Amino acid sequence: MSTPRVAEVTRNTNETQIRVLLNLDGTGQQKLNTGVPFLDHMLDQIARHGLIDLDIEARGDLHIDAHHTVEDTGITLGQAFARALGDKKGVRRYGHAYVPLDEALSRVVVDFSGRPGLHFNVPFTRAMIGGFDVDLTREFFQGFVNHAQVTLHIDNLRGDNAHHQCETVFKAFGRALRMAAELDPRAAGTIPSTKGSL
Ligand SMILES: [Mn+2]
Repeated sequence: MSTPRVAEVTRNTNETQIRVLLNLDGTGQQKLNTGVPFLDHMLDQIARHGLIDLDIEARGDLHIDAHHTVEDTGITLGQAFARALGDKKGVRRYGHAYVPLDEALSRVVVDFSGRPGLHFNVPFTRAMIGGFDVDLTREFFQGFVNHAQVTLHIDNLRGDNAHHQCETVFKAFGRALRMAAELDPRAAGTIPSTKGSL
């Protein structure tokens, strides 16, 4: 790999100011400060299990609620991801993972298709995880998908504890991204599509 697969994106609106620094070929180092502790905990899973270095700083209108901050962090992460991935030459393109955490089990499948598509099936067993509204989980992934331009299938297959349900989703997401973004030595720098572009 000659070109480092890194990106830095700054996104400012009246609701949020977010900066994402990302290294796709990292070791899972992270510096996370979104002001939403549970989101930091979930982003940490992406870094650790995706072996993606993540440095994310967000300031949002948390006096309203965490909605804009969580959604816009997903958007900015998606933009950074797309930029770091570049023309997708030599990547595996598809990635999937099953991740359990005690009684919870989730499956995430990703395709760097160039088209946004989210299929999200997570029957959370409660509405809040501490102070975190579980509805924001889908908002995060919708933001990511729209801007990373990927197809993403997320299924929580079982689980009783909502913290476990959510954490297995983020861990599997990290694992799936890692697999799909990995460079396939046999692909020899070609684009994994019969169209010739993704
Ligand atoms: Mn946890």
